[in-house]
Parts: sequence; C-alpha cells; structure tokens
Amino acid sequence: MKATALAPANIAFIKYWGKSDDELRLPMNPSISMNLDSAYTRTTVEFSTTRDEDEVTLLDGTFSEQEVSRVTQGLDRIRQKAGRTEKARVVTKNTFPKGAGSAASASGFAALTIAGFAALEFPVDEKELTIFARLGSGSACRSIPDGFVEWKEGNTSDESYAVSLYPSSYWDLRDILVIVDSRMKKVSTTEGMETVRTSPFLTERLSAIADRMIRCKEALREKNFTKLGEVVEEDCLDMHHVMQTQIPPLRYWNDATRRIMEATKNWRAQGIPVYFTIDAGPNVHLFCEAKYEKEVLDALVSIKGIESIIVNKPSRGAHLIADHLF
Ligand code: 2P0
Repeated sequence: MKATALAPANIAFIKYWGKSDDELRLPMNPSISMNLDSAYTRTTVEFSTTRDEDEVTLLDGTFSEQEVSRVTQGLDRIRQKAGRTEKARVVTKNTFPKGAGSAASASGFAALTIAGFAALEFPVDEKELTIFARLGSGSACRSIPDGFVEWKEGNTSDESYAVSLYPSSYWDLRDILVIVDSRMKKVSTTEGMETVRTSPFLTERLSAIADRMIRCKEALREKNFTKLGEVVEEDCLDMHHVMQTQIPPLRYWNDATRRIMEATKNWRAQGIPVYFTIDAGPNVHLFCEAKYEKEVLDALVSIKGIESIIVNKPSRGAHLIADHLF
C-alpha cells in the first residue's frame, strides 16, 4: 500500500485567478499552462492498517497546520472514492521554494493524487485524477496531463478538468524561473482569490479571456512564439492589475521583479525574443525558444537581486516512480 509520484509544477500562459465555487475550486475562467521539468514535487504515500492518524511531512521545510489539514482532506477524498479507511504516512519533497509563487501546491496535490490512488491500487482515469487534484488546489489539475495543458472551467465538478493540448516534445520552449525571493508569501493564493470580486477590473479581464484562449491556442498550433509571448504577457499584466486593485490590494512584485520586467522589453528591442510571466509572487518566469536560452541567461547576469535560476523544459505530467522517499 505504498506508492511514489513525481509531479511537475506548471506555469500558466493564461492564468487562473478567481473561483466561481470556493468549495469545489471551480475557476471563473479556463486556463492554459506548460509543465516544468526542473520544478517538481516527489511524494510517497503509504497507507497502513496499524496507523491511527495521517502523518504528513515535508522534507526541506515545514507545513503549517492549515496545509497539513488540506493534505488530510485530500487523503479523505481518495479514501472515500476507493471505499477505504486506512490512515496514511505522506512524505513530500520539492525541488524549488514552496509558497514563493512557483506553484508548489499544484505539483504537490498532483503528486498526492497520483500516489494516493496508486498506493490503494484503485484505478482512476486521467480526467478523474485531474478533478481530484483540482479539489486539493485548482492549478494542480494542470500538472497531471502531458506537456501543454488546458483546464476547462466547467459549471460542475465533473466538467472542470484538464487535458493535454500537446505533448511535452511538441515545442522546445524554455521557462527560466528567476527566483528573486524564496520566502513564503504572506497571503496564500486561496485567500487572495477570496476577495477577487472587489476589483472593478475583474469583469473586464473575464470578458477578455475567451479571445486570449483562442490566441494562445492559435500561437501553440502555429508555433508562433511572438504571438504566444504577447498574449501571455498581456494576461499576466491583466491578472496582476486585478490583484493590485482588489481590497485589500495584493502587490507581489519587488524591485528585482520590476527590473527584470523592464529588462525583458529592452532585450526584445535588442533582438532576443523573450517574454515574462509572473504568478502570485515576486519571482519571474522568462520564456523563450531553446535556441535563445544562453542569451537570456547571459543577459540575466547584469540584473541585481537574483537568488537563483531554474531552467525548465516542457515536462510530461505527473507519474509514478520507483524510488520512495521512505
Ligand atoms: C495560475 N495561480 O493559473 C495562477 C496564476 C496563481 C497566479 O493557479 O486556491 O494555488 O489552491 O485553487 O491553484 C494559484 O492558485 O489556488 C494559481 P487554489 P492555486 O497558475
């Protein structure tokens, strides 16, 4: 009754920000993302008949009580579906800083879902796995299918699931994750989204999403990098506009974030096709085609305030692996 899964973090091209149903984590809008091969979570789950309660451990860090209870609730949903009652030991490890806006909850719940069902040897198809991952953390559903992924918003839990648009081998892009602050953010994404309706710009963003989804899918289909970059930056800035105009306002950027955003524009003017996107934190994802990776990394050397850099290629989705964490 033991299994281990590896799940990638994902970076959204069209972002998820705002829920139409908080409990079911139904998003207000569909989203599109790419799985990241160097930013991932490994999780081992072992159920045992002799265990009295669930035990949840994060290696290289700590979970808050709230986070532990979110994991336990995820285990409860898995147990309920599989018709089982055994308690579990869960050990998990990230390759990147948790809570710094680089989607640790996405890879975490994707890994927990895959490992949990596998440990109970309970077969669940990919669509349903994405639904269970979504119930733990919305964006986690996008870490399950391969490569480039769409999360359909849906009006019911069954309709809100993720599918692969293209496999990871489809387009050799790079996501260069520039960490400028690896500390936990003060406001979690779940809390941040609870006040999304206080922004007067929410409605405007939502009405622009259908067109952006079309442009993003066209850019992927045509492998048109400029078209992709433009729509991704547009939606990133729009989401942060909504965040910054919520009450209370969510301001995630720091000086280094702004320096990189400004530099990206200059690098493009100098002939390096590179665009940025930023999640709910100060860290910046720079993306480019593989052939420009070195130029972007060289350009970053002149930027002050960078803690570390993680270069990601498109990744396959969450899957089982043989090496357990305990
Ligand atoms: C995204 N983010 O699409 C957007 C961009 C953050 C900014 O999905 O409350 O941690 O657990 O469903 O999944 C982060 O949201 O939120 C997120 P919950 P989650 O990647």
